[in-house]
Amino acid sequence: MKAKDFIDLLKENDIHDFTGVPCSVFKEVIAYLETNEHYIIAGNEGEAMGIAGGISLAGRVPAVFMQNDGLANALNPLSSLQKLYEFPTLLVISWRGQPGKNDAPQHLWSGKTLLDLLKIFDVDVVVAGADPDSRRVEISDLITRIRKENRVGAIICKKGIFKKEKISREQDETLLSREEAISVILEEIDDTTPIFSTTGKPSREIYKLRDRNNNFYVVGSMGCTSSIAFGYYKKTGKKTVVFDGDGAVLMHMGTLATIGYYQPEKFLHICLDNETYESTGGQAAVSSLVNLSEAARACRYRSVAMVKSAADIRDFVAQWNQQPRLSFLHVKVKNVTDPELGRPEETPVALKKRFMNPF
Ligand SMILES: Cc1ncc(C[n+]2csc(CCOP(=O)(O)OP(=O)(O)O)c2C)c(N)n1
Repeated sequence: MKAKDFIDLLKENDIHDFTGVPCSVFKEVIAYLETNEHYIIAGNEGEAMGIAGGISLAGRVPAVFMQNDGLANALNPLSSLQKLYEFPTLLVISWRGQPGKNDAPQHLWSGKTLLDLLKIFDVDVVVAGADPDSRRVEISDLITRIRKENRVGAIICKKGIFKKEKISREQDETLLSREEAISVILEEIDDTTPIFSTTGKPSREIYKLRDRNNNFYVVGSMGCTSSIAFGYYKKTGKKTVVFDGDGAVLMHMGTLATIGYYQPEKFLHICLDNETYESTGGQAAVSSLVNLSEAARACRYRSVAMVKSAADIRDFVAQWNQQPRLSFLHVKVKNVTDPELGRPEETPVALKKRFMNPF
């Protein structure tokens, strides 16, 4: 199905308000919404449910897009907002890790439990696969029912449901790519410093550029990398480096405040900011207008800089090596990636064991 046809189908059913967090399964749909409709970019799936609740209070029926990994972030408002107040709401949820299909390990548990979880939460479901056109009637019936009975319904989107379309976005070609920026930083980090890296392609690029035992790749739990690193630092006091993405920082922005409050001294938090969710198709993030390094400064990070060049990156990390203190390196990068980028070959449990006994 084409992205436009899917949105037209929702509009025919009087749904005109869209919010959510991206997934690569519906990258064409979000790209279409960004340019053609009212789409509100939410920081995380729980926040998207909050925005949807407000839209409901204004008398409309919203659609909330999310990856099934993000459904857990949405469960608190789903139960104590949408269900509690009986707000008719449509969820559009991707199905990564569908049983029987090959997918990355971080999706397997949420893929396996998706339908059961929705059943427990009394959500009506239509599963749409390769031929979603054949589900038109069921989707329309679902929306009619949620509106009439004030219920929550979900369209589950299997991988490959939307027709591939070319998506092009403007960007500053003078910036480094994320991979180039990572490569410069890695050259400055010594072998004994543990590295924590965020969900999506940043971890895959670090794996490609400099895999080592004391790298911890946070392949799932988007937005938790800096809190994992902070917990580790609190127990070990080791010089610690975090590679984060702007989307991931935004997803749990409260972590900046927690870290700033506790002031881990030898902690370098790097945000590779391409102003998008590059790993899931380059959808716009609010970091194009909201300055994350100023947020870190307000949260009491001691040394903060926003940089764009390899030389500035090198200087900042060299300075941190000499005088490690709570620091935030905000690197503006391009929204591009190597299409052939691989994934860690080891299982997550093997990577964990390796990290815990690196030498
Ligand atoms: C809770 C949750 N929501 C959504 C996703 C899907 N997802 C994986 S990576 C990613 C984009 C990450 O963006 P950012 O942190 O800015 O890094 P970038 O890929 O742009 O370098 C998203 C949305 C996820 N894994 N988990």
